[in-house]
Amino acid sequence: MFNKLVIATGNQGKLREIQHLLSPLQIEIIPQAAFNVPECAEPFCTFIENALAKARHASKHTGLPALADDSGLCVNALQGAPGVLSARYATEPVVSKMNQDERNNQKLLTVLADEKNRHAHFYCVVVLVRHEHDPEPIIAEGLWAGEILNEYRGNEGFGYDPLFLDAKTGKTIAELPLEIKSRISHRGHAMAKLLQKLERLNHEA
Ligand code: ITT
Repeated sequence: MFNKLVIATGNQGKLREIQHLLSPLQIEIIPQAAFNVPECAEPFCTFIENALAKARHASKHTGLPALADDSGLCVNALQGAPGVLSARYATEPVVSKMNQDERNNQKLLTVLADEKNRHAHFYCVVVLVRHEHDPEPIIAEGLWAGEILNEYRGNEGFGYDPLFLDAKTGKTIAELPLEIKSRISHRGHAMAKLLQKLERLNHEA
């Protein structure tokens, strides 16, 4: 097993969750920012292709194993949008002090204003490559189903968290502490499966 792993994300919210989820591993976890890895293009229309591209890109630039997460919100009434474009859903020029997450949420509220079907899910795929040309990337995915509210609730998390209601807890993700979100989220499920695969590979080695 390797003893260093680069986290291939520029999203601070994701980074915090991934660091928490990887804490059981006895290895050094290093954000890609520590190596000044340039931003990676994400031109593909599937999450898995984008995740693989980001992991390879970070591994190429650092010479180390790298893990990437590609994720997004898929809304039933919008035929799965914003999907792979979740991070860049609001594309209009910045005219206010709102950051990208706030503008994305505002757009989602507007687009769904008259929509009764509020069903949606988060999807996450995580990909770990041991080196740039790893022919056997380790891949795992997770889902989280819920509903989109028509107003914001809570201050935790990032992205669409204040608008996404988890039916089981009756709370939005932004009302859940990191520890709880990590146990039940799309990212939490994907990372738990990835850790199991790593453990299996470790035993076989
Ligand atoms: P990196 O590519 O650098 O990892 P990114 O934010 O661009 O950062 P993605 O392309 O995977 O990453 O887009 C993920 C977007 O989906 C993210 O910016 C949020 O808008 C949304 N998203 C994913 N997981 C989320 C979560 O747990 N809570 C809220 N929003 C989430």
